[in-house]
Amino acid sequence: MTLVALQPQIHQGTLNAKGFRFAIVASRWNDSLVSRLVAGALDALSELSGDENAVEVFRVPGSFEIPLCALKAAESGKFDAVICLGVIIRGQTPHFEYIATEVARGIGEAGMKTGVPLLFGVITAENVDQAIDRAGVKLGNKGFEAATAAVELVNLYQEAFGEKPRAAALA
Ligand code: DLZ
Repeated sequence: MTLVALQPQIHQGTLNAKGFRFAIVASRWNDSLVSRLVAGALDALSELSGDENAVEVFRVPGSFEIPLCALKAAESGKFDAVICLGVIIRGQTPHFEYIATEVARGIGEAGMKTGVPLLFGVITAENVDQAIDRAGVKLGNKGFEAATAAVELVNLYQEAFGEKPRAAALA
């Protein structure tokens, strides 16, 4: 018996933000750190050739409020990806697990419901120092990472399935 070497077609999104639209949903709680994440996300979209008016930022009070706003942004059909940014610190919230779990679940559900990629750029840290480490410069910045992942995904979905992700929300 001869073994046939399989040659799968591999799909992988390119890193080019041109022509796509992005929402950033960011909490104001721990604003000094979240602002760094927002700046990191904007840096990434700019470096990846994002269009000048292609990004809208929505600020919500805390991370707990991110999922609903992200769902509304995704459902609007205006955005190809929604980048969710927040900082939840265990020491600051006795119900850390509850908030972190709900935020992750809500963001995941919104993506599944709308077909629009939602990116989880929410830092869940044991303490402020750990949060600072993840809100650093470029590759150490969760906002930069989430935005880069958003660009990869929108290209993957367009290249592999033939439509801009924002069209999926209106289908
Ligand atoms: C209340 C609260 C606490 C204690 N800690 C955090 C946190 O570390 N990070 C964060 O993003 N939000 C926190 N919040 C606010 C909640 O997310 C939410 O905004 C409020 O409970 C109002 O619903």
